[in-house]
Amino acid sequence: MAIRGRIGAAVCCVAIVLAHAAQAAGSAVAIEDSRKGDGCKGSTDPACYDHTGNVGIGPVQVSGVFPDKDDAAYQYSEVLHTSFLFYFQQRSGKLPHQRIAWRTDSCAECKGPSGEDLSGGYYEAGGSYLKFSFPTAFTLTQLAWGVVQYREGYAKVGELQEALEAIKWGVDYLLNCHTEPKKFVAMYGSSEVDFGYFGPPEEHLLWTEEEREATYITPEDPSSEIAGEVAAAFAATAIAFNETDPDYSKELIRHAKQMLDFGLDHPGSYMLSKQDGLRDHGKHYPSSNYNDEMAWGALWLFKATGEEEFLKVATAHYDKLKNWKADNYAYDWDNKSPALHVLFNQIAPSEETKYMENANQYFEEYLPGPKRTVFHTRKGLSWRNAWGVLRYSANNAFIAFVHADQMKKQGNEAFAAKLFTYATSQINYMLGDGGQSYVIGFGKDSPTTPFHKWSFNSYIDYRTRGEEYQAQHDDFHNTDRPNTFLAYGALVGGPGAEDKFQNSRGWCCAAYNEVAIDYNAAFTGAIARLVDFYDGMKPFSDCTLELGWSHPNASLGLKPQWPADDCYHSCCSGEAAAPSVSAVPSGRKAGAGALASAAKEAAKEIVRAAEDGAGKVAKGGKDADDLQEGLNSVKKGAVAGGHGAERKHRRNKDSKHQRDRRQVRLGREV
Ligand SMILES: *[C@@H]1O[C@H](CO)[C@@H](O)[C@H](O)[C@H]1NC(C)=O
Ligand SMILES: *[C@H]1O[C@@H](CO)[C@H](O)[C@@H](O)[C@@H]1NC(C)=O
Repeated sequence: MAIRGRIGAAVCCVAIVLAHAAQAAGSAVAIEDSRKGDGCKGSTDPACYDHTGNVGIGPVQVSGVFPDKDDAAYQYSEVLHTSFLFYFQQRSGKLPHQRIAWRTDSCAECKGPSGEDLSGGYYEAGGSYLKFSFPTAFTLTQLAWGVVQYREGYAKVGELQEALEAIKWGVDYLLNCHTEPKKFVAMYGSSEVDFGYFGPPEEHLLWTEEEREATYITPEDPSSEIAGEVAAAFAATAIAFNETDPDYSKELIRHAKQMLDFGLDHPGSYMLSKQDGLRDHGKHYPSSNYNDEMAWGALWLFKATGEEEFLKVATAHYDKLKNWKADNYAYDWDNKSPALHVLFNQIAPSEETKYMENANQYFEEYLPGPKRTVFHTRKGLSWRNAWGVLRYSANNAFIAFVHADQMKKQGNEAFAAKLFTYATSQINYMLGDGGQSYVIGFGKDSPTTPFHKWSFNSYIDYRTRGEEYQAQHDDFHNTDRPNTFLAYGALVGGPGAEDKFQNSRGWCCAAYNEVAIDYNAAFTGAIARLVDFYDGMKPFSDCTLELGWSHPNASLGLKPQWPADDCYHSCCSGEAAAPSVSAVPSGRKAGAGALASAAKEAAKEIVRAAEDGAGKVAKGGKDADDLQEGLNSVKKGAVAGGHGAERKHRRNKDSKHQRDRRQVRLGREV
């Protein structure tokens, strides 16, 4: 899979900047003129557009007045609800209940070399089951920031408990990764394995035959960006949980301080590591520098504790960010600078005006007006990067909302309204204003063939199970059969620079049609702001969603029996009022008995389904509790049936080397 980071953009932009050095100055540049080089004349290839130096072409309507509160363009609460549903279906580990028919436990036995439990957390995107700690930590910092900032928005429509659970699911994984004060699992899994596997997470080990590898950062092989971001995730989460779980909050602060120290005492970047796992991490999520994460981790710790030393660390690192263009390119998992201006200004508005000035300058590059530098499409979307463009716009919208609220407090109501209406326009583009919805399962013409492996090949409907690599590859990439299940709530990469979307799972289109945990993170917080702002937002429930239970292979016996008053998961009787937060924990959980038997039932079901699917295979699944055995028999049958070589899902032949290394690590003979 290609790069999710900015390297693609960086490469393209260097070329663009060179080609356009002469015309980079000047004001309005027509779209034709902003294309680079010979091959680009008349081309609609997004890489052909100059999105660094030109002036936006698209009209963006902003207003100096806040909109009417009863004038919401969309039912944002539905988007908020399904965004958390997206996170639920990205979960790794032993699930608390089977909310969705097509997902069950996976990686439940995953352990690191020191026995640490690495089963939980989130699978990074639609194309793999990897756990890259850097974007994972960013995702969690951002999800927690949403709650810290707009708690009432979540509570208003009964989503606060889900938000906290979603954050905890990921943060608990990061806590498990933190095995010693200065030792942390930075990468879990290998792209070489995962990118060649098309099946569901539930069957990962069975078909790849590859235990995931854990790679650590240590004082000898450090990463200040990971240490800083993880510290930020812990500290932000500590604030979010302080009210409901102060002990958890304290534990998080302790870990956050250790991670920050780790980053300070051993400055370094994983981009320089020679370890395979960290090189893999750097290939797919390349980091540009770590001063921003060190400032970020320290600033969140200051916000959480009020201890001055953290403010000093934050300021010292902030002051090292001197390359305006590079550092303010965009707010994303790699680059925190734009968010630092906003957060600093919010924490210390009166002491230093530079934070506000920097934040304002950053946003003026997006807003209509003489200072705008950022490319906008004809329909008004800020267009930063072909790979996952909407994530950049959503991230930007979130910090624009936060800054708008702060500017209003500081008395600049007109600028606040401009930021607010601008941010709203970007979010509304994603929900339908751009001509279609880019959120799966929501609104008009939403994507039907997202680059998401397990809503296509689920454990209850995996049509190419046991087939050759090529057959699986072609079925996934080269057919336009819609994904079997809706990966509700996922924000896809988005359109090209011409506002056109390619609804395809092909390799052409992963940049546009993949989904990822970092895409939805700030997006969720921005949606919560809109829920908070507008009247008429109603609590939303799973009850009207198609979660796979009508599929013939789904087992209704596994469906949790939600209590009658649970309006979050089922159609509760009476009016669907927002459950009060304190009432939620007990009310939301399915009966313990139902849960306990769910796992066993799941195993049975898979075996049954697997036998059906592979066609009268050996009776290995007789002991229905043994999922592994049942599926193994399917596999044997498939192999015996001449369906393919043993390692048919693997592209890369040098995996034996990898296996041997693992055996050595585990102390076994090769
Ligand atoms: C938690 O709340 C207590 C009491 O209000 C406060 O003293 C403490 O600083 C808070 N901690 C965090 C991490 O927000
Ligand atoms: C059950 O669903 C059918 C389609 O409805 C598929 O063809 C089967 O392969 C599937 N069974 C399994 C075990 O995935």
